Formats: sequence, C-alpha cells, structure tokens
Amino acid sequence: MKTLLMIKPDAVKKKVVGKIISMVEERGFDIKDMRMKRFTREEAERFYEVHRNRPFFEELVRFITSGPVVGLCLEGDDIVERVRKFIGATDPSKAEPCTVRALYGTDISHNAVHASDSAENAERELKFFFENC
Ligand code: FUP
Repeated sequence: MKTLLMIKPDAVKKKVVGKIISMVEERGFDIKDMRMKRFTREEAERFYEVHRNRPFFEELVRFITSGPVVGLCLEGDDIVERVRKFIGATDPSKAEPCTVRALYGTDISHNAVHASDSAENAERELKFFFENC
C-alpha cells in the first residue's frame, strides 16, 4: 500500500523540508520516491477538484501554486491511516502535539503538509508526481 505525503509551499518557504523528512524517517516510514515540483493552475484545480465548490477553493489553488511543493511516495501496511495520524488535524491549532501540522503549520489554510485520505485518492494523487509509484 502507498500514499502521497506532500510538503506544501508554506513549509518550503519556512525551510523545514529537511525537518519534515527527518520526522518521516524517524517514524520509520519507507520513502519509495520523492520529487519537488510546482503545480500549474490546471493541475492544482484537478488535484483539489473535490473542493471546487467550497468558499476557500480559489485561495487554496492560489496558495498551492504559489511556490514549489515536495511529494513523497510512502509505502507500508496501513500507510494511508498511519500518515494521516502522523500529520495531525487540518487546523494546526487543533492538531495533536508532535504532529507535523502542530509543529510546522501556521493556520488551517497554510498547514505545511497534505496526505491522501484513502487508497483511491492516494493512487490518483501520486500520479501528479510519479509515473510509477
Ligand atoms: P485535509 O484532508 O486534512 O488536508 O483537509 P481537507 O480535505 O478538509 O482540506 C484540504 C485543504 O483545504 C486543507 F489542507 C486546507 C484547505 N482548507 C482551507 O483553506 N480552509 C478550510 O476551512 C478547510 C480547508
């Protein structure tokens, strides 16, 4: 089983990419592939298509295209659930202590990382970064 962990532009700008990757390794997750890229508007709209009708959609697309992101393909048993736990709640002020969002997120819109929330979404989202992962 695989999932996508994406380090967002706010975390890249804060220069905490290395710290987040260290957390991934310390937690024992296996990194299968990794890549930095910048989303085009078209890709961002497609990546977040489930949120298209939400009031924050335009801000979300603008934010995610504002700078490079780093995608990690992580592999392991129950990896989707384990990585979701590892990143913490969407709102960093509500995220459990020692989670990535609690440590490095700023607010609900700038929350440092994304992780796929289901196996189907993982498969769909990994394709934005990797041909084969
Ligand atoms: P998550 O799965 O934890 O990333 O959270 P959601 O799928 O609910 O939201 C996806 C992204 O939309 C969040 F990472 C940030 C953004 N968002 C906002 O900007 N404002 C909100 O009120 C909710 C989400």
